[in-house]
Amino acid sequence: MQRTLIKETLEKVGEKVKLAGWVERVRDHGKISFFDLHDCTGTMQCVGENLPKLSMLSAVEVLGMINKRPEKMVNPKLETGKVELSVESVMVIAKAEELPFDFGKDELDLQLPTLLDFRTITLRHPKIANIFKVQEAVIEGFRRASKSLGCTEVFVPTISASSTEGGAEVFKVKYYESDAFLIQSPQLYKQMMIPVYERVYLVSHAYRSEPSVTTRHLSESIQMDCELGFVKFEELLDALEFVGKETLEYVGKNCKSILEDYGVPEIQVGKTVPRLTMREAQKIIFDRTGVDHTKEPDLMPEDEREICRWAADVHKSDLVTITHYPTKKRAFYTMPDPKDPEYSLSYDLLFRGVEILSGSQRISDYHELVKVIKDRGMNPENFKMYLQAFKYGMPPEGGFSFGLERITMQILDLKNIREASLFPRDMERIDFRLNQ
Ligand code: AMO
Repeated sequence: MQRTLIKETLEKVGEKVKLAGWVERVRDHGKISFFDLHDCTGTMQCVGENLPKLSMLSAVEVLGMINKRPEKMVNPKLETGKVELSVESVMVIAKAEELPFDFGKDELDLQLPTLLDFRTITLRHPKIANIFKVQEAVIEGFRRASKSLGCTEVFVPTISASSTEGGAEVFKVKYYESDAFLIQSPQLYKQMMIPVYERVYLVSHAYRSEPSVTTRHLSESIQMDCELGFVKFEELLDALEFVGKETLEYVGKNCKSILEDYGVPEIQVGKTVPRLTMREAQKIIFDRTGVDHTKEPDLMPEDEREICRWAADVHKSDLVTITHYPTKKRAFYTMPDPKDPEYSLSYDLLFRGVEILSGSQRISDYHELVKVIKDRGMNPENFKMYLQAFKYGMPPEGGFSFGLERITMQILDLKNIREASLFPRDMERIDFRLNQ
């Protein structure tokens, strides 16, 4: 008999079928037992008499009849909640060993280290698996929005001859007889693609040897980037807000039931995203809280939270764009503001209290770039391929980058970014804790 997918059973009431999937939630009521079976299309309640003992998460094949459930037993939460499978026989294809914790609840009640130490099991919990359905929708929303801006998708290397974002947070790797670096961001390559396609987007892994453990930083993360040629600063702000809003709206529309299940508020993106310079934001924070960070060279995490509260209160917006960070605090390729070079034509997008994006107008003049690289104590020789692109018709350009795990974390109100990464890497962990 051919396998039927669970979703297809809705049209097969009264028919005998063979289903295949994994066992969840076994309930024994004397002679009668129930279990849920799930495959890639849905979940089916199975019921039968004198069934063999089934362990949670075993892979099985089940033969039986699709019946309508009695009215009182209908489960409105399930797409297949009106039917059930009357089991005739079960064949265990791959038995699951006894699980190290209780898996049968609506929510896994585990500490983060356990959640990660048993990742291949915990990812199979429906609530956790749904985090990555949301993540898939984030990428899809981003792709659609970027395409509609006329960007071409490109795929760039993650091994590089130079480090992009400066600072010490770079992983050096042995590369045959030489040294190389893992990219801290796809920055240099996306810029090199401007003269090729004018507008590009990409989804790339990025690596940072973050020296501390925080709830918002990973050593390996996924960035979603756009880079656009022939643009002015305001056009870049329009573009990033467009992509940000479209992405979030796409998730809101396509992940409704997951967001409800997580009990998170609906995403609020108004017509326009409020825009402030960093100094204006600090002033507002000072006026609202009395905390004076107006001389600080950056927004601190608590400032980001407070300015997002302001955006929600005053503009009913979950997003706020902050511009003009100090030039010294940004990467070398950032263009200083010609009107006040101490500050730069840079921006961050904050979403519900956390930075989910940053970017800038770039320095697109070859000689200026060489000078900045030298001024920052770096060797232009290490940027030879990058600089080559600037010698032959690089237009004014700029772009931005979203952190995929950050957005996912913020949409679902997860407490730690590690929950938004399938197999998170940090200072203390590659799959398992490093010092074990
Ligand atoms: P930035 O360093 O701000 O900018 O990174 C862009 C976005 O990526 C996310 N992000 C991270 N997420 C998890 N763990 C990390 N360690 C981490 N670091 C960054 C954040 C951040 O907003 N090249 C520039 C972008 C540009 O100018 O286009 C860059 O990488 O959400």
